[in-house]
Amino acid sequence: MAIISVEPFILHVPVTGSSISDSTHTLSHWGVVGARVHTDDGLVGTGFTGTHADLMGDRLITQCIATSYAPLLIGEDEADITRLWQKLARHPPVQWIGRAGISHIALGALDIALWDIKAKRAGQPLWKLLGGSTSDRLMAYNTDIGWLSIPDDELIAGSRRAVEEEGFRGIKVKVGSADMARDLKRLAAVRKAIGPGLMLAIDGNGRWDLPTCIRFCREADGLDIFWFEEPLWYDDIAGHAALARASRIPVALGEQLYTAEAFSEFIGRGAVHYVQPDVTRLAGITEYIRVAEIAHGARLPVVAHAGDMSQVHVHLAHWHPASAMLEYIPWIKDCFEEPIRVVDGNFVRPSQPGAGTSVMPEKFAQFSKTLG
Ligand code: 0YR
Ligand code: MG
Repeated sequence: MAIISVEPFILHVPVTGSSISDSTHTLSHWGVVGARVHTDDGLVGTGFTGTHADLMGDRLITQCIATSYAPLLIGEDEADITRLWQKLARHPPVQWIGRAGISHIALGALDIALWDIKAKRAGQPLWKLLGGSTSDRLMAYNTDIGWLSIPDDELIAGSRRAVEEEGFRGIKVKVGSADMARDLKRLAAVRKAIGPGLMLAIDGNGRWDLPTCIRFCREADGLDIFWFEEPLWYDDIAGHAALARASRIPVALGEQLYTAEAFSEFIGRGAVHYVQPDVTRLAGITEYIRVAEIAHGARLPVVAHAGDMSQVHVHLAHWHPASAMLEYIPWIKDCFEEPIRVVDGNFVRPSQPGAGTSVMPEKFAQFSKTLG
């Protein structure tokens, strides 16, 4: 069959509350930016990336899809995903200006759309098409209770609610404040509220430097921190390797890495313990699989970052044997025909054919932005 059209879209979906912050970003909406790919026999695949809903930036992505990539896809057999990935990724004028960044993200959205079509044509959810599920349970951990912008009393109440009422066995709390003592105080209060044993991870979103992180980890000893995510600047391999040696808290990272090669470097140099690829920043499922295999080869756990708010990753994580658990952020789930769902702290395995990316028509109408 053949691809007959590529239809870009931009959706801006509100976050929980009016806005959230981590150490680096403040946002009111999550951007769902990508394309629907149509075949000549009437199938439609949807793929998207996740953004902080900056319309100008989102339009750069849809421009890249519409003007650089769509002409390369029209008339092609949509089943040839590896060949098409290579064709787009190695298209000389695009490769020249961006083996990372906007063009790489745009490629990811299209790759996901092609996998969505493949799974729909097979009549199977993606995890089944890829080779079946390797785990009975996929633990969800909740990030949405732990933003830096949440006041202390709400943070403590929300953490307690997540574990006591909603069944989560893991939560993640943001750190990276200008005042390190504030973060330590909040973490101690959360640990006290949820009790010992439950998974409590932290995420610095690349804000602090190495000495600050070393000092912080020393002070946080005794709180049983499960991992320290993005403690340092995203590309700093030597710094993360040094922290991994200096601290007893495992290092997690990967949400800002664009390529399989970058993951290889971090893994090879002992700079990461929990590997966190994201299909929406990597160039899609095709490249995610490479990363998961590299991590698996090093016997490291994979915990995908929810740039897709886990709609696609729930399939990949149920399938790939290196998957340890998965991030839960509920902002966009209600846009989809089959939203991610957590029961007793575990993600429910999807059952609908496809990659979990089909957006309901009324949500398109509700959240669409003009492409400009
Ligand atoms: C908000 N998850 C993250 C959000 C989140 C970011 O800036 O995009 O905190 O992606 O780090 O682990
Ligand atoms: Mg993170």
